[in-house]
Amino acid sequence: MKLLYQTHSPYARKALVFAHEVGLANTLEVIHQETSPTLRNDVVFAENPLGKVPVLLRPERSPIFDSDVICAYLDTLHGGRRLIPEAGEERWQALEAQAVAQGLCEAGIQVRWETVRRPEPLRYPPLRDGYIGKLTASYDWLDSHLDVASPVHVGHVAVATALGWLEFRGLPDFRRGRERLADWFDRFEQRASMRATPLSGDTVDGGVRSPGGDAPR
Ligand SMILES: N[C@@H](CCC(=O)N[C@@H](CS)C(=O)NCC(=O)O)C(=O)O
Repeated sequence: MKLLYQTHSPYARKALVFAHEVGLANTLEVIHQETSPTLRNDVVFAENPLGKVPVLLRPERSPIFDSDVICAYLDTLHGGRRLIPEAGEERWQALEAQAVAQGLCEAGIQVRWETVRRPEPLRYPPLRDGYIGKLTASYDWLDSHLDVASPVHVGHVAVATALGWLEFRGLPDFRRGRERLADWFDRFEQRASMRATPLSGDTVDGGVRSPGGDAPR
């Protein structure tokens, strides 16, 4: 299988970390793709009408996206303990943590649009502040709600890859005053799956170029 990936995407990393955790990473050929809503990538659009990574390409079968669905699919391909619990409160806890992680990434991306990605005259500070409010409220929620002692599940993978990316991009800090969350994250980051998938690279946007040079990166 091929994974359309991006070395600086938290969602793509989530799918790849999940693959490592369930022992399937060696079945994937990882192919880097740059994506941005302002710079169309036809290779990605050919497989996903949303033009986003990650996308999992399967031989003789239709592509699978997004990261939630890729993880759910990979979870059906291995013989070990399911990382998406099949029933009970564990299931809802794992899926809810995953949902918060998805929201963290979305909010972080929006903050970046309103701070570095959008040309300065088009930025809207109240929107930036609203998304920062979602980040900090979600950090607080995770600090008190994340089931840090239970066996690794998809929610852990999603939260760790989201927090890793937020830190990588210098977005609002999640550590100060949230020791439980920070300690858990520091431990999770030591896992082989996380160490095998470091983030790197800049976002490549298109759109209007400033007279002085490139579009914001
Ligand atoms: N819900 C999707 C989000 C994927 C996503 O937003 N990927 C970003 C990279 S971090 C992307 O490809 N963005 C391009 C765009 O928004 O056009 C998932 O979980 O996979």
